[in-house]
Amino acid sequence: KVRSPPELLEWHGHGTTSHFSEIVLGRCFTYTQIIRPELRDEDCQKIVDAFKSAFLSKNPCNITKEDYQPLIKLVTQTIPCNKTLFWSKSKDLVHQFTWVQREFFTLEDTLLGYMADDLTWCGDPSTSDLNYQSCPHWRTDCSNNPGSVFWKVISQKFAEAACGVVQVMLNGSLTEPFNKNSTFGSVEVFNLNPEKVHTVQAWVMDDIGKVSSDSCSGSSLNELKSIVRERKMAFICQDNYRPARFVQCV
Ligand code: 2NF
Repeated sequence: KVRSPPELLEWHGHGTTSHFSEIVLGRCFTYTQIIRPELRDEDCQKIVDAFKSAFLSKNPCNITKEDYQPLIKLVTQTIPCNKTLFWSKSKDLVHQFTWVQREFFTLEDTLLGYMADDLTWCGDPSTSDLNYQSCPHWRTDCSNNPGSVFWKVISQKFAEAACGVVQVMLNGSLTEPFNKNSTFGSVEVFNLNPEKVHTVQAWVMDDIGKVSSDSCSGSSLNELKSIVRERKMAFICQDNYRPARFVQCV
């Protein structure tokens, strides 16, 4: 019986998603030709090549923000003011919401977020291939892996570019709807530019069927309010924002 070479099973996370290159290229075309045709002149092959160059032939525990700079520079997408929607622990609901309320943009409604959502990718210093066997798990192996660094870089860019009122959808069924260790709590809030963003509005959504909790007055949301006010922006909080309640499933 032939065993896989041990060096290919070195990490604890899933390997690169099968057909990764084809999926990201296909998603790029779907996004730029069909979903947002105003981006129809973007060069998807060039974008996918820059994406792969960021991590191919590199140690997948030593990926840096700089590795993704050529990709970031290649894609210029502006989000209209008042339409940026951050989220934390509410991924399904937030995307059901933007599917209906098409004017709002989560990170996954931007080209780069759309291309990468739910995929895994990594390379290996000894080959120019993708590693389909295993990739570093962000908790158990290392935090500077291709996926974590990618999401951190594009989350930071997304937050820096926001203007007007920004929204964040949080999960009111958790004891800590606002978690300062999450990407929203550690990257996004701190990269909002108070010169451009005047208000942060939180929509705290409870699971359907559970008793509606008054999360906006709890200590977790108070912590977010303090951070936002400290950074000279106004803070508004709404429990179970009605337009999002309508798209919530049981
Ligand atoms: O996968 C994504 N689409 C993604 C990943 C990380 C961050 C999106 N983001 C952006 C979104 F645009 C949101 O505004 O950050 C915000 C959500 O991140 P969060 O950390 O505040 O919220 P969670 O629900 O806790 O996490 C979202 C997803 O990211 C994974 C986590 O397992 C979940 O699938 N995740 C969180 N931190 C890391 C990390 N350091 C991570 N995956 C890899 N490395």
